[in-house]
Amino acid sequence: MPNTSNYKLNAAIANSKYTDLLPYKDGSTTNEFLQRIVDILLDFVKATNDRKEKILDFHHPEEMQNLLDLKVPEKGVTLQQLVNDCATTLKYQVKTGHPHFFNQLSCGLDLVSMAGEWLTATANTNMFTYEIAPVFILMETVVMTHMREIIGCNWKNGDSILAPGGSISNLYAFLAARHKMFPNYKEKGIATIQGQLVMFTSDQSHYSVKSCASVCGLGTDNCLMVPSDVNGRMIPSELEKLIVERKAKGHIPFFVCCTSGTTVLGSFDPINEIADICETYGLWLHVDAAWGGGLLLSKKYRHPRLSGVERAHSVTWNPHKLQGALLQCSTIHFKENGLLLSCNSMSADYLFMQDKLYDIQYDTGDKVIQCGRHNDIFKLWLQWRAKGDEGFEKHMDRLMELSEYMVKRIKEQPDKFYLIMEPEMVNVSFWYIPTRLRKMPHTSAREAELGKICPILKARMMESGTLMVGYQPDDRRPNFFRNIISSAAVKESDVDFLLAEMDRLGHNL
Ligand code: HLD
Repeated sequence: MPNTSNYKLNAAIANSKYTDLLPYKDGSTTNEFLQRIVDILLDFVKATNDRKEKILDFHHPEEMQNLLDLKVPEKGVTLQQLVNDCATTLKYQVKTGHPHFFNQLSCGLDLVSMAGEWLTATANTNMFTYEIAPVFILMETVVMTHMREIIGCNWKNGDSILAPGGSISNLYAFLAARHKMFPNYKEKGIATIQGQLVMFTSDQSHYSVKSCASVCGLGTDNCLMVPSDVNGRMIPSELEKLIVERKAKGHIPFFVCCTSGTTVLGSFDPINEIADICETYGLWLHVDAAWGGGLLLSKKYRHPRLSGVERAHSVTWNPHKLQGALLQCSTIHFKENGLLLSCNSMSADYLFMQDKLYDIQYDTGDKVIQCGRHNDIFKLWLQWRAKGDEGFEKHMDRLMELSEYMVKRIKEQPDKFYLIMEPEMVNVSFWYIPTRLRKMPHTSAREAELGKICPILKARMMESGTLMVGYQPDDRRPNFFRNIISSAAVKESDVDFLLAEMDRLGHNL
């Protein structure tokens, strides 16, 4: 990145203030100011894609506070100061689109989607009514219908909404499921449910599913964590056992969450077997494909991972993860139309008047528990226009191919790396083995040592600024690395770099 003082406004306006911009004043100051901001953004895009640039310039919070002037002033600063503030902000921002950033499920910087986000920011509208967002609302209808058709041919006439994150998408599924079973809950509340509601999800599922039980009054003890197998997939017979046990206690099982792409291991629960159980006991089946949903776009990888998804009642699918749409972009889909509205509608008559000039089914705001909704559709629509289904399919296949390459390279270096399992997705779980542990047999004692290495090696990555890979423990093992390839920027040579850089930074641990 160029020096933060490189972005000079024309000397004549350097001391100008916000009152010299539109709407206060006409003239060239607005252009000049916004051009400098765009220069900063373009330089950040360039730096993000430059392998010689660091991913981050790490400082501890106390130190970072001293590097920045964050105070909110009594009297406003100059436009030049605002330009400098923007440059400084990006100087210390982690470049999540850098080809050596493998840290999160959402990596990469898709430029078409980014252009969409710029436009969205400029249009600055709320997504609750057609009257203030006509084009965006229609785009949402088209893209959501297309996504439902991809889920299954019997989904076309269902309903969908963009939500602020996968966790809230899962909450929408929970609310609709409860509403379907207890339509009076909305008006009469908890007293309508004569018994203890219980829900089921795998012990590998996202924590937001358990959070539904807490937020919605079940209590987390009534979100049953179904054991998973060694590959991280829910064991259907264990699910059935728990359902039967709870029914015997007089409880009311009503909701099963099946995860398609678990956060840590990237595992896929067997949807068809779980759907059979849901049908037997009359339970709502939700598929949390926030992470794995992108693979619905790939003929090669969709099956067997997502086979049976069309049997679900609801599906969470986050384009901001595998598909690389800009943060955030999360969708929730329902096979049955009308549920979202009847469950969540409050008919606020200052927004959702029934006697409007146009067809009010396009006032989507009354389907959600939020009021204001950010415009998350334009960046996805524009990206889908650019890529087409074909481009997304190629992107999915490429990410999977690169992950397979990484697994191959790990297996070729068994002295330095230990692959924990064959991945189903782009999550590659492994340990790095420093020189002193290379001759040691692989026992739980060695695993404990390898686990201790992870935070130290991660700290070295962040301090050197050259690499970011996540780590965590799970129920079966101490800390291990979880590498994610979900960025179009990554190439085979970046995977080679990643493994070599871990060895460079960690061999003497
Ligand atoms: O819940 C998670 C969501 C995301 C994301 O949207 O990028 C967990 C993670 O990422 C993660 O990287 O573990």
